[in-house]
Amino acid sequence: MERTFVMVKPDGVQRGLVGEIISRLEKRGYKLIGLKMLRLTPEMAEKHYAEHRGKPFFPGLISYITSGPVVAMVWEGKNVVAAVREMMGATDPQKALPGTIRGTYGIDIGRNVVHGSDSPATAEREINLFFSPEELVTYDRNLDVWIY
Ligand code: RTP
Ligand code: MG
Repeated sequence: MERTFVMVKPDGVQRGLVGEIISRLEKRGYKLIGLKMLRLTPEMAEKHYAEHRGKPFFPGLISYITSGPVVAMVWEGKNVVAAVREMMGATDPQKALPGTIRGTYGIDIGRNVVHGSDSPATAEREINLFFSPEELVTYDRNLDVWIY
């Protein structure tokens, strides 16, 4: 099964949106297999967002993402990478469709509540950055037969 890395960003934690974001993915049918709260160090943040190094918004992005605790998660399911991206909505909440997480809870591109991996390859890299293999839990759910 495909896996993706999802993170409730510091603004999402401060605003009490952790439960809402978990709930949306859970209700859709995806399976939570890893979960932790942590505060990113600048080193970790720069690794996570390495593709954006050198862009004008990079320093602001690093100070935002390290400004408070985040909730890091691994979710599993069919086509979960693309599905979570759709459920989050566009990077800029002003352009995110109503009903998406960012389109419901966000206003500013620099405070967009949630992160989700943009491809299966990125997901693998991000999962390895945040979680050791022992921290991921595999288990069966009896309800899978009602989802697939
Ligand atoms: P993320 O990686 O955080 O899930 O967001 P994303 O894929 O939708 O967007 P990405 O292009 O990877 O950008 C990473 C984060 O940088 C901030 N950003 N600011 N023009 C700007 O001011 C700008 N562009 C990007 C956003 O917080 C975005 O989530
Ligand atoms: Mg991204």
